[in-house]
Amino acid sequence: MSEPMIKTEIQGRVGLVTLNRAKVLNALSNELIDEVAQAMRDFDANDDIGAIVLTGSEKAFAAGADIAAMKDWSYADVYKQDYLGHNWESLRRIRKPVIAAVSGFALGGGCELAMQCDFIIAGENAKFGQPEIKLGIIPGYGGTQRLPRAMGKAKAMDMILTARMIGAQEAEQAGLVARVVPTEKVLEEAMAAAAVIASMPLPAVMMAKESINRAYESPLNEGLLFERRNFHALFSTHDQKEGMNAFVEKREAKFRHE
Ligand code: CO8
Repeated sequence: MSEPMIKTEIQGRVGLVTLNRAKVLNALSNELIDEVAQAMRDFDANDDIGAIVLTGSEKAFAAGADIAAMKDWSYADVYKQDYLGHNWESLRRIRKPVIAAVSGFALGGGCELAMQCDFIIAGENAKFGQPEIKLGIIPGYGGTQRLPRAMGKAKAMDMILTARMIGAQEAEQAGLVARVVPTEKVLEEAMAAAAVIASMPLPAVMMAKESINRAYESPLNEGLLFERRNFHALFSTHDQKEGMNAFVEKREAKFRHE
């Protein structure tokens, strides 16, 4: 059997997925994404896990799709296999929060994979870019859609049309990244943030994620209604009763994540 391309680990209520193809800067092959998707689905289905972290190596979160693997593909090849559909697309359906802990290069599909996560914590050495144009292609895993939503049209056009890479500070100022921390601290910071999230009432966490994502997919009216219905629904959960009673009784809440 071939070496696994990822490593997984559980720390407390946090599931960690580490991309493990350091020799090729975590180039994203179909096989690697199959493994990531399977690991994420397992964590998503595990009641003892409340949040997930996805990370790479210090030199590269991921340097993009595997250029060597795809260089000779034809239109029929990519169309028939629905390249970037299937398991790539299935990462969107992970319902628990996923934090990308990004050090080094996050290029092409690597930048898109980071954006597919719920938020990005970046090390100071992180470099984000969509260099596909130099290969005669365009971003195909959400880059042309998520980058303008994250940082506005001007910056997205600049990055995608010129292939210019941006550093962690610029990415944070532009709104692509939630936090920038010293490179050696990026995983620690992401795990700590995930642990905080995982300690929160899980139904509220999941409905918050679902509602925020709805903001991208619906007009304001629909989004507000969706949020309000989720808000109403949370009054049926144990953790809402516990959280509010604990506050009133001035004690620590004991959440059951239900
Ligand atoms: N695919 C395959 N192999 C790669 C990739 C990649 N994307 N990136 C790096 N490698 C390999 C190199 O070939 C090299 O292998 P070897 O040691 O066998 O020669 C090894 O990783 C180390 O790379 P470098 O020697 O080039 O390392 P440097 O530090 O000199 O340079 C760079 C680092 C700048 C990151 C450079 O490797 C680079 O430019 N990589 C390609 C970046 C790129 O163009 N990415 C976009 C790919 S296209 C894409 O992502 C399509 C998006 C569509 C959606 C995809 C969903 C995932």
